[in-house]
Amino acid sequence: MMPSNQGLFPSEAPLGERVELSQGAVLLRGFAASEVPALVEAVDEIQALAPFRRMITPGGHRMSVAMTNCGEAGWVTDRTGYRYDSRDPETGRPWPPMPDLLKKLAGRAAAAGGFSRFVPDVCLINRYNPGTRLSLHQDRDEHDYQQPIVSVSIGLPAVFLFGGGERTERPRRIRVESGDVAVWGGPARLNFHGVAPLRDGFDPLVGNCRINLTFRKAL
Ligand code: MD6
Ligand code: FE
Repeated sequence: MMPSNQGLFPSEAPLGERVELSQGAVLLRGFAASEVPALVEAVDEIQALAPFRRMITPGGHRMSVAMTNCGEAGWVTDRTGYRYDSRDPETGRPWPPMPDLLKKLAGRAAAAGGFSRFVPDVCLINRYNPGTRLSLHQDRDEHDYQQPIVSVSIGLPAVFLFGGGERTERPRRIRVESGDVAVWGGPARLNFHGVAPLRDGFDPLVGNCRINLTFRKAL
């Protein structure tokens, strides 16, 4: 019989494990694990230029997730709607450039997930504090749905909610940990997804939060 993972702590899940979430969506466990310290440094530099902020949805609610961006544009929301903007509305300046380390990691992860030649132009950076959640949504503000999305988890573990093409489909719940990378595209590109309320905890590198990097080819 195959040895089961029972009795292991979740962080002892074998590195390099691939979890198929659905056709076109895969979780690459530990794919970015060795790069997490460098990613945290990169995020620190970005947030010094473009601070995390909680944006307002078109419906008038303040998001519980704090966001910033790097790259040629950034995902923003305000009372007028969602969009990609080449400037940070808070500072009026262009978003910080995407560090090469991030761009290359995203390209390698996409290839490992079955999408070759992915070159992201935008990286949305989400910060979750305990209690923070992201409700079920589709990512549909990008021009080309042929392009996949690469999503890197850093810091505290979270429960990622992964549904289908209809909001009514009950989402699957999957634990994501620091260094895990989700890659998603093709038939899964418009699937509903979200993040369950973050549990309190302490991560040695980032403290009591989770950071998510979402790479897109948006423009
Ligand atoms: C998050 N992620 O994990 C939120 N979207 O913090 C997303 O909304 C997301 O992880 C599209 C593809 C992958 C994702
Ligand atoms: Fe999303």
